[in-house]
Amino acid sequence: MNPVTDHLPETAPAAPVTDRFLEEVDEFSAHNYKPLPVVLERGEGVWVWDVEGRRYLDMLAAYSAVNQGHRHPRILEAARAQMERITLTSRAFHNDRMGPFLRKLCDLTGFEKALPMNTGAEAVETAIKMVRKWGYEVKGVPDDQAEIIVCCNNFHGRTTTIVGFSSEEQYRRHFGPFAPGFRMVEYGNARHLEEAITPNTVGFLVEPIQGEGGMIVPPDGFLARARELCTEHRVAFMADEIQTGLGRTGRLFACDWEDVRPDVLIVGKALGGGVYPVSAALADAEFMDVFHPGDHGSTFGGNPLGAAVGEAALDVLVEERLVERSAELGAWFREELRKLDSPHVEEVRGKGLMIGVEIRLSSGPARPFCEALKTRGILAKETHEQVIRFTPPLVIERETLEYALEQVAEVLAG
Ligand code: IF1
Repeated sequence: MNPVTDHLPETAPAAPVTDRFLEEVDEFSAHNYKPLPVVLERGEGVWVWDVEGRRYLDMLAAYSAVNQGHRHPRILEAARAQMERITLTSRAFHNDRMGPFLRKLCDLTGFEKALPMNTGAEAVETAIKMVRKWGYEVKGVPDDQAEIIVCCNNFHGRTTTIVGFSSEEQYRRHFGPFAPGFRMVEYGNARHLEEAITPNTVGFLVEPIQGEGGMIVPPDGFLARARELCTEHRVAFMADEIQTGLGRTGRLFACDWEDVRPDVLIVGKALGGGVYPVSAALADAEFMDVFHPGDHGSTFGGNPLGAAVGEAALDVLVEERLVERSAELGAWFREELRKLDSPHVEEVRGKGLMIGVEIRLSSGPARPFCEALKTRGILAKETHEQVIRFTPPLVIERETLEYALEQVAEVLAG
């Protein structure tokens, strides 16, 4: 007996085109994901269409990489115009788009400098290398003794260095051996953090809200206390805002909720406007100037196409007031979800339009609820076993969110 799916038709509606695509990826792709059985072929704003012509509301937004909505016209136009000029130079030469993009990014975030990369993990690795080198050359930590403190239940990417400090067994198993120099503390526990700091600590790497970890919001004041401790002990506060940043939580950055200015700001996902991978690590000169020519880089980092897209992504974020929309619509949606008072829901949590609905263990895992939502035209994804993530594009209209709420209410009904 499954209260969520029992009322669904015995067999899923015929999907011949979908099945052909699923068979193809089953044959040719590594099986490193378990996607919902839907094959998307078109996206527009908050809507996506599958190969059967069915329309869905995208309530995941590619894990918060599509804050501006699918194929935003201004971002597409910026990409098209740049494609008519030049798309990739490598950093062996300059290009005329990287400088203006980094200026805009630094002006918006209030940091002196930025190092452009492509994926979030690359920006996290960049931050780790920067802070370690700063530790040796500026703070005076003995060579190869640098320590970075991370949090239990963290998610910062999938490279072997990063999964080496993950607490998730599946992300680590049989991928070792791992890089040393990381200590783990309980997320949200400032006393634990203080106890973990040693003279060799160079950085504290933290997500202001843990996304993959289950949409975990730390206790009020944790980020501010961590900031104080980092200042007191000359430890770089490294904020991974790859998922929480750029309006997702109802402020420009989630650190803004506690007026915390990190020493290193790590951004990605929506910086690429849902069109192109663009990420960056930002810091003031004290940290960034440890990099000298040849120390670090990447083939695509700072490329003119990504820079043009990144500029447009930031323009849309600011000019369409996506931060304010996230705050306002998110507060309303979270409250409405709570008011459903569903017998299946343990907790509704999050900030802005970064929302997690934790399903009670007695109601089984979150996945069947996501599958039921899919039959009602809503695409959402579970994280781990028990939490449904709701992270729609920040361009979503109120009436569209009301439509989503109706479907969610049906699926979460008793
Ligand atoms: C997957 C998770 C989300 C991130 C934070 C760095 C990165 C991510 C806070 C790395 C990336 C993605 C990766 C993707 C699924 C998705 C995800 F479930 F994995 F954890 F969003 F919660 N910091 N998150 O969330 O950025 O290198 O991917 O560009 O790996 O399954 P990336």
